[in-house]
Amino acid sequence: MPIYQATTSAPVNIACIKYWGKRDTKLILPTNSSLSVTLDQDHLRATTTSRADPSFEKDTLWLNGKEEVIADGGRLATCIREMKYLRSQLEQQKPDAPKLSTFPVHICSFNNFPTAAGLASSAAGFAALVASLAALYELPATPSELSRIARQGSGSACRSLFGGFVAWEMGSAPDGSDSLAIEIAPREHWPDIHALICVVSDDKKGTSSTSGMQRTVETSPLLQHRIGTVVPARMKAISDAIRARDFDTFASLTMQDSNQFHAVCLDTDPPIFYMNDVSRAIIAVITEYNRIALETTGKRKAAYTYDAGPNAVIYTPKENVREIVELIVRYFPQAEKFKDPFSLFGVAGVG
Ligand code: 2P0
Repeated sequence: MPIYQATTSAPVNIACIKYWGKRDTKLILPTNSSLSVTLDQDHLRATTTSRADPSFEKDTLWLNGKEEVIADGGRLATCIREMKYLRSQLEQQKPDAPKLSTFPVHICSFNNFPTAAGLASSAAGFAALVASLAALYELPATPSELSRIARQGSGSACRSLFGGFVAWEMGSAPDGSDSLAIEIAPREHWPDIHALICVVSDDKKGTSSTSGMQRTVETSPLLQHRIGTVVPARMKAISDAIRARDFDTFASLTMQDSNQFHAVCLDTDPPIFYMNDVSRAIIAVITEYNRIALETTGKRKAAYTYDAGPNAVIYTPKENVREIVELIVRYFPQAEKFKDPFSLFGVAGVG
């Protein structure tokens, strides 16, 4: 009996224009488009192995060695069902292909970074899950087609199927068929841009993104202004800035959007706080750093952004990485040694 097994990995992505709010919670259709940078280093990835075998009793998944419940109609079950459906279509076209769509699967996934610490673990996890099933089933699907399925696992996962600069277009079809990720530019288009991750805390966050964003949709008047007016203009402006490799504009829009995302969290009833005092102190350091740069060169040198947690991600051109690492270590002497500050990422404990 042949062994049917595939292993793939997917990286974390960090949004510059944030996804926050669903118009359809079952299909995971967002209230606004979003845009992210996929981080391309080895130490921030989910790696997933999938195996199909007729002797398995049922579909089973282990996350970091612990079995997860695959609830009927839940996100995991939906992704597995959709992938099996694509495989069954392929089997209809190729009658000789083994009937893998009828076999139960065992799926084993590992994250090499803290789960649920605002480092988009679900994004990498569902992207790796979908990619590994696509490899197991030898599907001819494009990353955009797979993104439609990964999106139903976790919205932001759809963006981790591409490297580089990625937009998730919200789409308008009620069935979600046009709510997909697309590549804005590959990583090689702008290799100079680096991301520095400052781990302020690796505790599990207090309010999950899924419940937090729906509370925002239900209660925040500011969200309506954000999704109707602000984000559509920013999506276009930041895509243009990326294409033109215009770091100053990219930085300005990224920081504004992080700030507005946290503003709509504060505008939620009851309010949601993801940043803490250390997060805000890092904002102050980067703001001052940019003030001096603007005075001397007229352009910003760094951009902070924060997701649903207190950890900072700082985007900057490579030439500034050393200076920023020194600055962070000076202001936060408790910072652990940076793991690899001069490659794409430094990861520092500054909490
Ligand atoms: C983002 N975040 O665009 C935004 C910014 C957090 C802040 O996507 O309910 O874990 O699984 O679709 O994808 C977090 O939301 O939520 C997120 P679900 P998800 O990266």
